[in-house]
Amino acid sequence: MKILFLNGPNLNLLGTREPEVYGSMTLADIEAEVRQRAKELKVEVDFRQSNLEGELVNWIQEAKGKFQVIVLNAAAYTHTSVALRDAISAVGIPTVEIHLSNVHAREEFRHKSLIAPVCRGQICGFGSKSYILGMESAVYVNAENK
Ligand code: CA2
Repeated sequence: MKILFLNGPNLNLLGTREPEVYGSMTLADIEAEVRQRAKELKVEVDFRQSNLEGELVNWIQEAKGKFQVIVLNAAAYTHTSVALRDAISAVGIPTVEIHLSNVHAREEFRHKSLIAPVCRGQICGFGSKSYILGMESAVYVNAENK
C-alpha cells in the first residue's frame, strides 16, 4: 500500500517560527517520524511539500493509480481552495485531511474547510502526531476499500 503525504504553503517553515502554535519540529523531523511508523505498518510513503496551489493540484491528479490514500495538510489552502477540493473530488482517491493545530479552536476563518466535504475524515490538534494518526487512518481506509 502506498500513501501520498502532501503539505501546503509555509509548512517548510515549521520549527523556525510560531512553536507555540505548530511545535518545534521541522517538516523533515515529522517526515522522519512518519517514515519510522510507516516501516512498522509496512506501508510505502511519499512525502512532499509545495507553496504552489497548482503543484498540489498536479500531484493529486498524478496520484491516480499510484497511491491508495492521500494524507493532506493543505495549510492555508484548506480555507480557500476550490481547486484542491475539485482535484480531490475528481481523482476519487480517499483523502484524509490533517492539521497540526486545532483549527476549530483558532480564528473563525480557520473553522471553514473547503476540502472537508470531499475528504474521508479530518484529524487536527495533535501536533506532529496528527501525521501519524493520519497515516493510521489511511491504513484503516485502505482496508475498508478492499
Ligand atoms: O495546523 C495546521 O496544520 C494548519 O494547516 C497550518 C497552516 C494554517 O494556515 C492552517 O489554518 C492550519 C499554516 C502553516 C504555516 O506554518 C508555519 C510554520 C512556521 C511559521 C509560520 C507558519
